[in-house]
Formats: sequence, C-alpha cells, structure tokens
Amino acid sequence: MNDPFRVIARYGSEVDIARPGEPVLRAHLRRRNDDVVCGDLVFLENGKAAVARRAERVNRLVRRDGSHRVKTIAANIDRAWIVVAPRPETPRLLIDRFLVGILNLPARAGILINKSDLVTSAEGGHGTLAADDYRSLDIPILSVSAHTEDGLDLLRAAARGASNILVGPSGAGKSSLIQALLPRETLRVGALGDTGEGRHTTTTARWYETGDGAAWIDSPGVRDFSPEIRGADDLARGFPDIAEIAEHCRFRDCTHRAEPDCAVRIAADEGRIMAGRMAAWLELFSGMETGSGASDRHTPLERKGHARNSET
Ligand SMILES: Nc1nc2c(ncn2[C@@H]2O[C@H](COP(=O)(O)OP(=O)(O)O)[C@@H](O)[C@H]2O)c(=O)[nH]1
Ligand SMILES: [Mg+2]
Ligand SMILES: [Zn+2]
Repeated sequence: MNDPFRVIARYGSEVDIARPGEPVLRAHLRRRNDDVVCGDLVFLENGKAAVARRAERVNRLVRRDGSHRVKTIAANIDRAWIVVAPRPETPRLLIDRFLVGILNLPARAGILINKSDLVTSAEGGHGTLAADDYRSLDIPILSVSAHTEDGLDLLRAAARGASNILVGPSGAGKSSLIQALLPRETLRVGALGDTGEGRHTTTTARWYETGDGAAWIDSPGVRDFSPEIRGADDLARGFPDIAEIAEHCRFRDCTHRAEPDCAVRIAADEGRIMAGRMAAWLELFSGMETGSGASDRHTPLERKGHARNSET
C-alpha cells in the first residue's frame, strides 16, 4: 500500500493529492518538500496527512515570477499544448518561445487554435494565419472550440495515455477547454476556482483526469515566456524545421545571416521556411548571442532526461 499519490494542486504549504480512483486528500508539506508541485508523485508519512518525500520527476516546467524568482509550474509533462485564439490575439513570437521551451523540456508539443466558433467563413484562414507557420513542424495543430466542442474528439485521441499541460496567454480558453474535456459528473463538482466575481482565474496549476488514461494540467496564463537557451543546440531543438535545412549550409556553425551557401536563407527566400519562423529564429538567436532576453532574464524550463523529438 505504498503507492505514491499524484499532486493535484498546491496551495502554499498544503497539497491536494489523490491515487487513481480514490478521493482527493489534503496533505501538509514540510519545508524540506517545498519544491513539490502539481503533477509530482509523492509518498506520505506513515499514518499522517503529511508528505514524506516526492518521487523522482521526468521534467518540470518553470517560469520567472514578477521578482525574477524561478517558479515551478508543474512536473511530469508528456505533452504541452500551446493554446491560442483569434481573440485575444496571441503575439506570434510567444508561440516560438514556448516551442523552444517545450521541445527542450523535453516534451512533445502541440498547438490548439481555440474559439474556432469565432472564425467566420468570411475570415477564412485568417484566424489560423499564424498557425500556418508551424505546419512544416511535425506537431499536431488542431482547431478546437471549448464552446461548440468542435475538434475535441481529435484532441482526446491525440492526448490519450499521456499527461498534457495547456499553456498560453490568459484568455485563450485553457480552463474552458479542460472543463469541456471533463466528464459531466466532474463538471458538476465545480473544480474551477471562482474569484467571486463570476470570473474564473487560474492562479495555480491543477491536474485533471478524464478517465481515458489522459491527464490534463490547467496552468495560469502568462503574458510573456522566454525559454532558457543555453546554446545553438537548444535553439535548434526548438526549430526542427530550420535545423533540418541548416544541415545543408556550407558552414556547420552558420548563423544564416550573411554566410555564403546558406541553405536556410535560400529556403527562406523560396518560401520553404516561413517568414515568421525565420524572423523568430533570428530574434532568439541574437538574444542568445547578446545574453539579453532569452537566457538572461528568464529560465522557465529545466531540462532533465533525454531528448524525445519524434512524434507518435
Ligand atoms: N467564443 C468562444 N469563447 C471561448 C471559448 N473558449 C473560451 N472562451 C471564452 O474565453 C474567455 C477566457 O476563457 P478561459 O477558459 O478563462 O481562458 P484561460 O485564461 O486561457 O484559462 C472566457 O470568457 C471564455 O468563455 C471558445 O471556444 N469560444
Ligand atoms: Mg484559466
Ligand atoms: Zn545557414
């Protein structure tokens, strides 16, 4: 009976924990276990509602808070879905930044274009314009709606058997999507934290299970996200579309700016690399060179384990 408990959510020095099929318990966190977060597996002290220790993690997603302290958002993530919507519009570099972070976690990535109900046929592809930049990446890009449930079956199929975190700007519909994915009984329990003004603001990450082997982690929205980029390899992992072509550049350490026989610039000119992706790469590369932006101000992700680049 010494199976670990999953951490559902953390509230200061307490955690909600549960084992599969068992009710949620609240347990105390001692100071030495201060790094326990949503998604962790923990063991309890004998006969006490107190965490004895946490199990080894596969990975963890971190961000800097307002005072530049590193905060861990959640642990043990198989796939991170970047949730965007036509409204509010998502700054496109945010998607590129998230991708670098996720692919270096390492975890699988995906993009969810939510609020498909808001995109009229007159707008056509307008609502998904930025998403076209990512079509050459080997990641799922799904158009969904938490309101009409459009696309949710495809999402469930892609998520089965894995732990999935939803990340992205606030207002994109992360919490709404998870509520739409949950079985109705769970919905009635009212798992969302209510601010008391009828608005649901996600302040702490929370783990949900949908009964089909998938876990979903709702995360607080972020306005900005800058991955830690330790070197060209980290950047390459976040841009597999560009890295693949860069193998044909004359110089191994080509910066794709002015070198002769640069396969990447040729591909960009010919439209085989999307202009937005190229611009994002150049911006993150110069941030890496100067140490501004990316690796200096924020270190949102800690890498652990081995790279897993392929899609299944
Ligand atoms: N039209 C439309 N609105 C949505 C959809 N999903 C979420 N919203 C709305 O977008 C707002 C933000 O949703 P919320 O789930 O709190 O976003 P979060 O901050 O990413 O968790 C709310 O007013 C939702 O009702 C959708 O699929 N279609
Ligand atoms: Mg939310
Ligand atoms: Zn080049």
